[in-house]
Amino acid sequence: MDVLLVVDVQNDFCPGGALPVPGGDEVVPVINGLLPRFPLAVATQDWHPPDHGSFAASHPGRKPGEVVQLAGLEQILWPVHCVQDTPGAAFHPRLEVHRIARVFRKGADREVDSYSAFFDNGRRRATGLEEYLRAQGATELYVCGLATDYCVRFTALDAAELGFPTRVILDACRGVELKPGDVEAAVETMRSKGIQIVTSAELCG
Ligand code: VGL
Ligand code: ZN
Repeated sequence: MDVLLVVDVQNDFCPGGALPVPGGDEVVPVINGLLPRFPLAVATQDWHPPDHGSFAASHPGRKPGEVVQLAGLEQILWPVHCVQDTPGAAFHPRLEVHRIARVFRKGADREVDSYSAFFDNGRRRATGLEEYLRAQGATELYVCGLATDYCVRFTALDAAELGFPTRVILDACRGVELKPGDVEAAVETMRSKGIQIVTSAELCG
């Protein structure tokens, strides 16, 4: 069974949000067009406590974009974003959430970030997504959402590593592109791990 994984289509990742992804809101109509084509759709929400360790504000004297050690891992510092139960953490208002069967939240542990929908960055804890997908009979996974070079990339790489044939719907994704070329590099990394890069037109045509 094909499953659509909608990654972090939240207000803070859209223009006007705390960590805006250029054109982030443009994925919403594309994803809304995809949702009815899938027998099952699952979404993730980045869901941080107010003092999360990925926030520059949690490290006195540090600024967004700088790198620190968190849980023994290199951590890029971000502006405060997707704080639990705030409007910034809510799904984009035009995302057709009634078509989404289940939501998995990640990044709630202040000590470690969680880009992947499956595991935290230290791979210490699973989110339960894999178990859920296997119980539902998921076979192929189609990943879309925000951001191509962070949560989409890590989610797709884990999905492929877990043995799911994985496709990324590129025009239903947008990247942060902290450095020019980050999205292209993410696409190449995903391709090199056997992830297929597809477009919504190929699926909806
Ligand atoms: C994300 C940076 C920080 C993402 C989440 O959803 O790609 N990026 N937290
Ligand atoms: Zn985050």
